[in-house]
Amino acid sequence: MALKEVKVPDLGDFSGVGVIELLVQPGDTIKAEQSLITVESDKATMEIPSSDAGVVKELKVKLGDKVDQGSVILLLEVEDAGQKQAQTPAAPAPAAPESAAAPAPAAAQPAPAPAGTERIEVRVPDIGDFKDVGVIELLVAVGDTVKAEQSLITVESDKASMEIPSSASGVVKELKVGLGDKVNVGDPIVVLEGAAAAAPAPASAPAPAAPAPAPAAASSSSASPAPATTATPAPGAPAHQPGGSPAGLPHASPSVRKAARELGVPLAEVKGSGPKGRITLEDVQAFTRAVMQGSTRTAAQAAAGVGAGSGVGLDLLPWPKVDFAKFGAIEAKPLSRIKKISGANLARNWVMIPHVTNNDEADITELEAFRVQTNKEAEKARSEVKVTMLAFVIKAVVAALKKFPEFNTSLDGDNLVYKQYYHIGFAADTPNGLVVPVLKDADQKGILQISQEMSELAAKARGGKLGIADMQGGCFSISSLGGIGGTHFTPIINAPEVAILGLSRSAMKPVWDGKVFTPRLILPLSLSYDHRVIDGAAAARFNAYLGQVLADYRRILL
Ligand code: CAO
Repeated sequence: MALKEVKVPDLGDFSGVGVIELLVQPGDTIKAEQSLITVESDKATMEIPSSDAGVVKELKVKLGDKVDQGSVILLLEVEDAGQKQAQTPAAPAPAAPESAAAPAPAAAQPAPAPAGTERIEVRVPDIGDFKDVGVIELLVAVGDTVKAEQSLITVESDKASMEIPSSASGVVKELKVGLGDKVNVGDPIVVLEGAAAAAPAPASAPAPAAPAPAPAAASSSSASPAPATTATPAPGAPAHQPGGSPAGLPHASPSVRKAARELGVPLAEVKGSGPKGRITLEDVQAFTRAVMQGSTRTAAQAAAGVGAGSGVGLDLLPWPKVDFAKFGAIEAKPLSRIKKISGANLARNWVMIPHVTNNDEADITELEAFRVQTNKEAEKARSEVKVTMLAFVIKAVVAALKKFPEFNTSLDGDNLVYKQYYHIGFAADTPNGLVVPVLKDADQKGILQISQEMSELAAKARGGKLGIADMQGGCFSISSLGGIGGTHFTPIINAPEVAILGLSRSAMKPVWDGKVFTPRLILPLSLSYDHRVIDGAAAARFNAYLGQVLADYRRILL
């Protein structure tokens, strides 16, 4: 019996990789090749196997440590110490010969292409001693523009997963592999169409693969790829993410990925409880249990508004990828924070709520005359409050909500919640995007107070000063484009509300009074409603009543 140091073997071009899992502990009896620890770089995770069989005496690393080739992992009590060299690093896979580090010739095979461009076949570079590794993720799609060093596919052996980067930049014309394919060095991955001027670079080494991959291209300076840390797609790089997973692959070891695939668990939706949010096998199992029990839904189920386990998904085509620069000059600008948030909300509301829009018109001739008169009087009295049509509509909407209470509700599971307060949201256009401040207790306020508060809220919105409380608690929203133009439009319901009113620009129109056509000021009303809660007839009645109130405001008193 003798003590032997088991060390980190050759990791290829990687150094300072973090220990994220300890797979054995003192006292464990282990076999040669059994995994001892899992380490992770920003591109790959790998399990480091033992060079010998024996009993673990002492662990020399702990979670979070950074290790390099030669770092001692543990002390092992081995049986046949005399016949083995205590200092031999664990190296289950023989290092590939130096020459294997240059798969360049195979990586670039120009094929016929339009003038000014070149077809480049990108192949699997030297991935060490591994054969027939399975393709588990396709990270690009036909039409994507990829940069040199951008990851194309993820492959997995039983010990490691690794991303294979592109040796050249260009547009993906053809995918030569599919999920589940087995690949080897030299196999074609994609055909790219790139600019003729840019000669394809030699194939890059993948992020570290197995415990002892050959240091593919690592020591050859000219052929050396950027290290994995710089191979991450730049922000905005058009990396295709199947399933809409967030940027970056979920952190999980190969064995956990395998288990997730077998269970059909979308790893990107699993919350990791391990170090740095790493997903463990327990996390995957807990996720499966929760879906089976109906206490959680996958994103596909949620987007379809269906219960867990129903099997109904949207199954949409991927978003079209277009290289706009091919057709003319372009400039890409990031979306504002408000646009990103409101966009996600609008998309959810549009997809989950069955919208129907009822269009109607209100004769506001008398009301407009009254509004103009009110503003003239206010001006004379040096009041700063300006009354717009929207204030009158807010008050008229409150009357309609009182008459048709199902419009002042929200769906909450199988319950319909009726609200006994009247907080009205109004869409405000700001330089950074759309926001919806909420005017509280509109039923208890007069037109002047509503006008005053609305202009204060709109000013706050434009100055980016609205607080969360200013935008919460709404019962019903109004989107007024009247100051701008248009005839009718379809406003999107502001969930969890069940209806929204769109106002377009009022215009003088000839109206038949039974004897003659008379010029009347007509305001277009567009009422979108959630058809799960509101019937078409109820919507038509609501809109017609609103029109009657706006045509003769005294009806509010009835
Ligand atoms: N028909 C004709 N003119 C109208 C009108 C209508 N329906 N509604 C308002 N106007 C007039 C006003 O009387 C005012 O005219 P004057 O300057 O001559 O007095 C002018 O249009 C501008 O009104 P306003 O916009 O200042 O005031 P408002 O109360 O009508 O609206 C607010 C306030 C905050 C809702 C509005 O400024 C705004 O941001 N609207 C855009 C909302 C939006 O983007 N909706 C789309 C959501 S979906 O993408």
